[in-house]
Amino acid sequence: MERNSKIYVAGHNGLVGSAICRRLKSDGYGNLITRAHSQLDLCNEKDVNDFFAETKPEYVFLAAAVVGGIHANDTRPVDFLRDNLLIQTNIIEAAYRNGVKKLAFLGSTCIYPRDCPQPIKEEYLLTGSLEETNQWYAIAKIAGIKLCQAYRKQYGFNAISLMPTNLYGPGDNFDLLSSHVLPALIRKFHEGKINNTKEVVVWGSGKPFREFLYIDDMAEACCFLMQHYNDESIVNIGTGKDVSIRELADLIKEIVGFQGNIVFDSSKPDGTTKKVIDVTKLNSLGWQSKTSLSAGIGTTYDWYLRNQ
Ligand code: GFB
Repeated sequence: MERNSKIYVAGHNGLVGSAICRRLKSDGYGNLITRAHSQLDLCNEKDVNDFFAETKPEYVFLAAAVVGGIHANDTRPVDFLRDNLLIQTNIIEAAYRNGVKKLAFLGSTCIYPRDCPQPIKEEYLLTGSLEETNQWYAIAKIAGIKLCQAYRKQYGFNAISLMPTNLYGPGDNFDLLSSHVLPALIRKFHEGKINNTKEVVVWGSGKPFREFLYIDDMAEACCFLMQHYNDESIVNIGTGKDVSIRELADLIKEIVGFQGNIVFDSSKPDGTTKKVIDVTKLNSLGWQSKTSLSAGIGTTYDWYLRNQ
């Protein structure tokens, strides 16, 4: 990827896409191509191919997807399965057909079996049953991995597949129903603080463990792998460290400055018990995450205060 390469970032308004654009711009890549959802329906095969034929990008970051937390995944299976299959299939086909040099497909660590050994290695993919709450998204992303591998096998198309852990940071979704846990708790504790409420409700038991990667670290890893990684096998992107939801809630409560109590609502699903990923492959390629969870939460809270 050269400084003047034409780079299409699909999903540039989302958490990952916006961070990748920030990173590319700060690294001097000025020739970025982006289209808002209102300008280009990625579920429409003809529109997507016409867009690629017109713009002829050389590199593609496929960060466009229907995403959300455990509640959104569990209650919108069609959106998470059908729309993600359409989006990725249209973009990968159009990229190949229109001479794109390299495409980075972004998946998620929810593709791994619910009960596989921890930390999760890339080779554990498809060795067991999926977590029910996000099986729809997981199947779509597994299909995307396989599609990238199929285009490489049949046509020699250089598509790589990157599997990030739970992501958070500036530009996150803070809607209390569709968001992931970390932004949801920032908002809940903040609103509890300004309204001086007695308690904040945290979903589930607080016992599950999750790993969290700060979004600007994720964007740096994506650009690093676009430059240096050219293999068909998937690569985990994460910190390799996890915390329980209870520990996360205590940390966010302290950073936000909420004085009340935490209450756990066991009527809400816990999802998978633990999904910390093995980052040996990523580290051996030469990349390591930098931002600590407390520093990342602090920066995210600052962003929330300025933008919500
Ligand atoms: O982040 P989250 O929604 O998704 O939930 P997953 C993580 C854990 O946080 C679950 C608990 O155990 C939730 O019960 N939790 C506690 C909360 N309070 C809250 C809250 O207020 N909001 C939310 N959302 N959770 C996602 C997948 O699974 O992992 C995505 O659904 C994606 O598709 C992502 O793959 C990486 O971590 O369980």
